[in-house]
Amino acid sequence: MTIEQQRTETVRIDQERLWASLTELGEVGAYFDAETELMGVRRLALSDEDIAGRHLVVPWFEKAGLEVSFDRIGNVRARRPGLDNTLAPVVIGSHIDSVATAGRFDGCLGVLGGLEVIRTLNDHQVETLRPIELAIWTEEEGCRFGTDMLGSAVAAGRISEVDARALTDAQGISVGSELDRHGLVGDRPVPVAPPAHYVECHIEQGPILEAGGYEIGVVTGVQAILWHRLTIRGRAAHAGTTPDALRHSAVLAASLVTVKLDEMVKSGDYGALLANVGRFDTSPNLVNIVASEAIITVDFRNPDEEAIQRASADLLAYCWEVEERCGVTISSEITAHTPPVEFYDEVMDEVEQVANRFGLSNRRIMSGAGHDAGEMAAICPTGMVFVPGRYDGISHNPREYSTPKACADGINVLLQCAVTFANQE
Ligand code: HGY
Ligand code: MN
Ligand code: MN
Repeated sequence: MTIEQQRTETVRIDQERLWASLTELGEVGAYFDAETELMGVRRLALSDEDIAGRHLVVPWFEKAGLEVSFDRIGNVRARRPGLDNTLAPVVIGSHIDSVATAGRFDGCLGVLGGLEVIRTLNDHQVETLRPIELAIWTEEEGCRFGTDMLGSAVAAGRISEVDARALTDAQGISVGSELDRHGLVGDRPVPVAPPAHYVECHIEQGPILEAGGYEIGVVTGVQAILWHRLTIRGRAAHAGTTPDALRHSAVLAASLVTVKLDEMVKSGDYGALLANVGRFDTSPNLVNIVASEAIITVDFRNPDEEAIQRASADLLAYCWEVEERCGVTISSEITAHTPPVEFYDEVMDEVEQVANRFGLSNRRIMSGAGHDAGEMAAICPTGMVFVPGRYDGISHNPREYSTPKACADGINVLLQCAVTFANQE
């Protein structure tokens, strides 16, 4: 190890400063959540709340001396120059858009943890060969515009800028019009030039690390994700006078599909399949009218690509049976599909070695959730650092929690990984 690297080895982030940043960002888009009776966070992508979050964080980037720029899909990139700025940067980042019932950590730990890395390197006058860049990716959650990791997928070239701009939310508002409204269409082209490495720190959002007492998760990859949006059309009719045989209930059809998904998961025929019906909109949604329309979303997850595709095909086959039985029509659109992702050995090994050097218990773990790192893995050596959650790692719920020390442990590991890769020729 060079003297510089030995010096950096002893550098640790400022845990209180990181926690204060997480707390302050957690106030943006805060709402009182009736289910948990806690303050939750709601910063749907490209909403005014999401932009307010950016208006808080981007000045923090600038105050840390970073050169901030935006790409065509509104992804934020903030650059800390290196000794040789002709070299590709190491990028660390995540997202600050949230689901509608979020906590303070999902995505924000990776973005504000990256900022804490920069602040700490500045405090200790650590220079790196390569530039280090922070990234805030647009619409990671996918729950407003219907496909997840949108900004990083456009950055990595999986989704075109044109297709991304055309996506619309449930009110028919498009990504493009929101980007234009907020002035977020930047000069940097997409797809982006491949970074040298990409590393992301994120809460696990599940129970495994907490149950095993592990302090760090060395993430091996991301399971497959496949989303359907089903539009079911029946016929509105009087609930009192219409005989059962003459009914065409969209709600009955949607409910049969929902039960079928539960049977598919529990059957064991599709390996470790998970299925969720998150959106269940019906119309006219009134007590004495047989429903004429239902729109439901199906979120499949599976570590096995063949099994998730088979589940998707079997869902569609079952929809045809339901059409027959209920006298409805069902149309399906696949709105998201990412096969399983494997992270890079060199990044996993670095995360593991740093955790071991720091005496942090750790294990390898596949991610159940999708992440921007899953997109970046297509264009550069990529990996993730997980930190454990509490309360069975609950997430997408205001109960989401991790401790100040757990967050600091993860970001200390992130810092060392970023410096190691930024000092590679
Ligand atoms: O859907 C996911 O796994 C992520 O939270 N966007
Ligand atoms: Mn996330
Ligand atoms: Mn999420």
